[in-house]
Amino acid sequence: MPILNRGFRSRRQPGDDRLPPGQHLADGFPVLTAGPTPRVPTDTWRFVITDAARRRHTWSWDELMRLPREQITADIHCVTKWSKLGTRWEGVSLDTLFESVPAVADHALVHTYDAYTTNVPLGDLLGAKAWLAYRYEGAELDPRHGGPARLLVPHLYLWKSAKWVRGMHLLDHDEPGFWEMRGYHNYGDPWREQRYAGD
Ligand SMILES: Nc1nc2c(c(=O)[nH]1)N[C@H]1C(S)=C(S)[C@@H](COP(=O)(O)O)O[C@H]1N2
Ligand SMILES: [Mo]
Repeated sequence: MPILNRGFRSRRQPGDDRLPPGQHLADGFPVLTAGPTPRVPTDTWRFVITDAARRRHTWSWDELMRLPREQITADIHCVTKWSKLGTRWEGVSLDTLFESVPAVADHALVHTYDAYTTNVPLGDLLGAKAWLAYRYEGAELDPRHGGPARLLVPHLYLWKSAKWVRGMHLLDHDEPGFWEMRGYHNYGDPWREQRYAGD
């Protein structure tokens, strides 16, 4: 189908080799939240990993700030078809947090300060693939985008990057999160266009 191919190609945009199928470049930074924006003061903020042996590993905001921080440049892709290329974040690698978590399991169910959850295989959170991000483009992360801290898992669709993140449970079985229970794909790889269950 050479004519179809040519027509498709002529609508392509610069940077397209970094745009997964069906995505276009966003203007600005859209806000997508299922409910109201929670206000989470850093003095009461905690991040808790409940490990496979049901032990809790807790970080306060001050403890998080003392951990080694990384600068992250990442392309992000929303299931509603917008992408942003080269976004710049600062935060702590999940690898750093997991250095002190002995009892790991294959699955993580991520919890937040609103009523949101999302499931991510633990393997997708380790190996320099995921961060607890608290700065965006040189400034504190805006509350609408998940401040004080959000999960950043840029290789999966952005609904996996839980805003106002509060912790995660490590599980020996998979449990779907908020959108995964409502028809979104369980894994969400933008390059395989895994938007909805069955994709
Ligand atoms: N806690 C929480 N995290 C969330 C959401 C939410 O409603 N609550 N929405 C998700 C969805 S569907 C998307 S597309 C992205 C949007 O991130 P943004 O608002 O910073 O663009 O956040 C994800 N993380
Ligand atoms: Mo979304």
